[in-house]
Parts: sequence; structure tokens; C-alpha cells
Amino acid sequence: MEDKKKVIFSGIQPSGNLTIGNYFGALKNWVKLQDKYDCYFCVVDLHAITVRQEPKDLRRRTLEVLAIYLAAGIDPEKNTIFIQSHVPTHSEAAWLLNCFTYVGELERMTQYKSKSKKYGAEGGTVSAGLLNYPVLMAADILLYNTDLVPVGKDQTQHIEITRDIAERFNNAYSPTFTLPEGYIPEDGAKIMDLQDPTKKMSKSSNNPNSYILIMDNPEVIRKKINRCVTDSLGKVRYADDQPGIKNLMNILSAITGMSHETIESKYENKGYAEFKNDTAEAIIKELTPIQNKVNELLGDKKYLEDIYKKGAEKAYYVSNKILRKMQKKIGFIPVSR
Ligand code: AQP
Repeated sequence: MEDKKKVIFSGIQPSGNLTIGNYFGALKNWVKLQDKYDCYFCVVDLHAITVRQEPKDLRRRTLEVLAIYLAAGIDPEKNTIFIQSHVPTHSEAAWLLNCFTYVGELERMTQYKSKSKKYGAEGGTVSAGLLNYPVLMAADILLYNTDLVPVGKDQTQHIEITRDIAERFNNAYSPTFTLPEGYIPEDGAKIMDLQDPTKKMSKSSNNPNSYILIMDNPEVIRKKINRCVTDSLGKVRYADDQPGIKNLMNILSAITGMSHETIESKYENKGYAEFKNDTAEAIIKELTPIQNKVNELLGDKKYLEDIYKKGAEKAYYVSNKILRKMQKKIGFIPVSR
């Protein structure tokens, strides 16, 4: 008898236009995993509203993110692809799990600390949603009995808190949830900001030169790589005191599969211009077919709708079973339907 496939859950927020950080940290690896695992890939729009979104931009980006998933090679026949707000079990389970989560542990999350500081400094208010974000993420993951969560390194803390919440629930009642593990890629685990390579590249950055978008055109990509911050050492070396160069090497290596040693010897005694140029061209070569496909897919809204509807039905069916289990264990009276 064939072994049951392990389950994968992952998602990206349509909180901005997707960057190559999202691509190398998440998407590119999803594509590699889709044959071996039972995968749920979600456009996590409920997460995006933890900071204020312009409604029309959110709508446009949600469909664009879905199109990017498909264009990057996620096969809708093999995977469950859906939009988070279409599956109400996520919000419901998040409420239940909120009651198994401590405020102190949420306040310790690095992402909460940095985002609340950023939005506070910009004069905005910090929503309770921003604090509760990891609980919704825990619900997303636990509702599918997920084994593995392929994410970038920045999400490690969120996987840990998911495990803590799951264990707390399991211990309070009886084993209910699978304890998920993070699945972090080797190259591209953390793509850094092009203007400040000590910070991660983020789609919500206020400085467009700090990131490369999946949909940036070749001229823009060349300019951004050309202007990116490096150092005055003039040596292509994979070293912590050269974070800008290290970042470009990670990107080049994630695209071409070249090892860091190979890149170092290829550009020995050559300065940065050729290395930057080759990196830009490699990014362009990687992204151009994806961009063409995204534009084609966005012209066929009916096709996209068929995919997200079918995905939501399957996701609801699977997640509702676990939600019912949670409700029963907590002591709620089952509804007879
Ligand atoms: N710079 C990055 N390097 C590697 N992986 C990254 N990811 C994000 N940035 C990088 C991975 O992309 C997936 C989706 O992330 P998300 O959209 O849910 O939220 P995020 O991690 O907060 O991403 P951003 O781009 O920084 O979004 P904003 O600016 O809205 O917060 C995750 O797997 C993440 O690890």
C-alpha cells in the first residue's frame, strides 16, 4: 500500500507586490515540493489586513499573487490553491487558539516588534491583529494537520509558537494536532534589503530600491542591482563583513545552483561590475517567463476563479473536520446540520 503523503501548508500575504525574497524564500521551493507532498498553498489575505490596505489594491494583488503561484509552476491539479478569506474555518479556529495563547509570547515576536515600531513611528496605530497574527498563522497550519511549513528563515519564530500552541491544546485535551516543522531552503532562506543588507528584503518597504519585485521589468532590475549597496573591498567573497555581496551571491546561487566557491573563483580579481551585471541578467532570465505567464493568466479571470473556488471547497472540507474536533474537545454543543 502506498504511504500517505505528508502535508505541506504555506502562504504569502498580498500586502504588497511580491519580491524576489518571497520568490526564493518560499515560492521556488514550493514548486520543488509539490510532487512529493500533499500541498495547500494559500493567498493569506486575512493576514494582509493586519495593516491597512486600500480595498482595490488588495483585490488586485490577491489575484496577482494567485497568478504568480501558478506562473511560478504550482500545478492546480496537484495542489490545493485557495484564498484564505474564502475558507471561514481559519478565522474561527484562530479565535479558539487565541484562548490558548499568551499575550506575553505574542509580544515577544520579532515581526510584531519591528512592525509595531515601524507603524508606530509613521504615526499609525498598531492593530490587535498585528499582535495576533501568529495565532491566525497557527490556525492556518494546524487546520490541515500540516507536517511541514516551507518558509523563509524570518518565519522560524512563528512556526515555534505554532508548535507551542498546538502542544498546549493537545495537553489540555488529547492529541488533536500534528506538530509542524519548518522547512527552510538553503539558498534564498533570507534575501536581504538591497539598500541595507543587514535587514531582510520586504515588500512593504517604503524604498522601492530596497527590493526587486517579481514583476519588475528588466531595466528596473538592472538599475536596482547596479545601485545596490556593497562595500569598498572590491572582492567577491562570501563573508559576513560583506553583507551586500553575500546577498547577491545567495541570489545568484539560488538561481543558477552555482556554489559560493564557484562564484568566488569565477569573479576573482574582476571587481563588482561584471558580477552585478551577471546577477541582474540571471534574475531577468528567471523572472521573464513568469511575468509573461502572470500577464496571460490575469487576462483569464474565469480560469483563476475556477481554481480558487475548487481550492476553497477542498480546503473547507478538510479544515472543517479539524475545527469540529477542536470545538467538541473544548466542550461546545455540536450543531445538528
Ligand atoms: N527577504 C526574504 N527572504 C526569504 N524569504 C522571505 N519571505 C519573505 N521575505 C523574505 C518569505 O515569503 C513568504 C511569505 O511571506 P509573507 O508575505 O507572508 O510575509 P513576510 O514574511 O512578512 O514577507 P514580507 O515580504 O516581508 O511582507 P511584509 O512586508 O508585508 O511583511 C514567507 O515564507 C517568508 O518567509
